Amino acid sequence: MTSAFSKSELRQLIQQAGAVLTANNFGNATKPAPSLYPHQWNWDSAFIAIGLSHLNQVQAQREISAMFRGQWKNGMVPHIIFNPTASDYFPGPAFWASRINPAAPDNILTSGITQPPILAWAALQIYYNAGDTRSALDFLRSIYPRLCRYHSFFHTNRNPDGNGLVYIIHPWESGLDNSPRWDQIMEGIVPKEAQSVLRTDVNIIAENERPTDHEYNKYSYLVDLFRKTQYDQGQILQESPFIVQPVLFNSLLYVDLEARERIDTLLGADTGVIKAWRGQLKVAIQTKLWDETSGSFGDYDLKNRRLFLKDTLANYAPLFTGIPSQAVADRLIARLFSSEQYWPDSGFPLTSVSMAVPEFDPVKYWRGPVWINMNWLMIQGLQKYGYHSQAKELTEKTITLIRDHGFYEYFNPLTGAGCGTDQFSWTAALLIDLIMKYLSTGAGINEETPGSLVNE
Ligand code: 2M8
Repeated sequence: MTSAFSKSELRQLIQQAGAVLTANNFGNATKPAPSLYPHQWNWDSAFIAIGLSHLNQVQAQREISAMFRGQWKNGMVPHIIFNPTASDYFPGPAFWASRINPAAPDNILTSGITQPPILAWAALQIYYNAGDTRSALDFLRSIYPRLCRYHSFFHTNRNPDGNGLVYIIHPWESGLDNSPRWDQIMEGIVPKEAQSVLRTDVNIIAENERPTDHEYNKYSYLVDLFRKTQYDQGQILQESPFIVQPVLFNSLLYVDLEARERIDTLLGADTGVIKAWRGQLKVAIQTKLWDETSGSFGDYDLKNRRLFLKDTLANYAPLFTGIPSQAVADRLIARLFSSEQYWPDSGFPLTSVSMAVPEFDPVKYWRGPVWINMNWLMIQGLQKYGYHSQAKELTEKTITLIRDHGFYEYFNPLTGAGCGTDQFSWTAALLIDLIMKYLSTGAGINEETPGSLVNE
């Protein structure tokens, strides 16, 4: 196969991406962006560690260990660990006041919710990419007790039907904050009191690329409700209007449990419990999150007992779990390649919301722009189902998008223009991973091994 890029171009891109990660590093962790996101975020750190694992194994291991330092005593890994030297972010530690729950960690300030679970998956990638396998095994051993509590948190606290499917309590837990997936539920939320929302994001980013004040008001209302319960998981389940079992979150949990099983085996631990849970989760995704009539996956709203099928890229997440049959995957993949849905005729795939959905907006955050983590996940899904040339095409388009438009947080799919913050860490980290995989699958330059590209 031929490559669309020259050797020096790829080397330069990896160097630039590495420089973004170095600039955003603050000790043992990496912030998602220089000023918009000045703390440590949960799934960002997982993506960052995967990218770092190709450049600096020790730093990659530190990133994951730093995230686990914020773990609550009930096993929850928070969505944000606050950097005590940074203050310009709303909502900050005072708004969360998560210490009112005794399970919060003692010397570290964190938010009171979690994020998509991919820390085991990231830790396993570090092991696979490690130059020093022995130290990678030591690393896995060092985080193992925390990894077990991390998974137990979901199983014990977020699995009310006992079918392995877990729920989230806030759009921020989904990672897809203002996605139209949540519109209907969020519209039903009517805050009784005005919220004290002091947004800092719109001082940095154009308003039309961020969530609205109306949305922030509801995000804050939910946090207010959590605070009033002192972050009691049982009470939140009873009282909160937003209790959803999302297909992206559960698909990521599935691959995280798969990684955990592998880690169990590597460390000589028993895999029985995780295997059983993963088996249950597979059935639940196939049945409860699947709609045969429309041929799509969706999110289950536990409060109103209904399946939401809004056509956004997250509905295609089961592709990277390998759970759907080949026939189902073929149907889903055809839509990803449709110029009316996810692959614009000119411009850049994949849109994060189908262009056929009325809410599609090419610049508004999680309501349409291209996100590199989503492309990265879908590339792996395409490969899983034998769509190798399509995976290569999407990889090349994604590399080109970043090369030509910069390390942005998200991109306008119709023009390629960067949106949100520049110097965004997971864009840089996953670009490194994409290039390394692109080369090692033979889709890149034949005479060049991935290792030599990094070390030269
Ligand atoms: C975005 O979310 C945060 C709140 O958690 C925000 O808008 O302030 C999302 O894109 C989320 O997925 C991401 O983890 C976070 C940091 O990059 O930013």
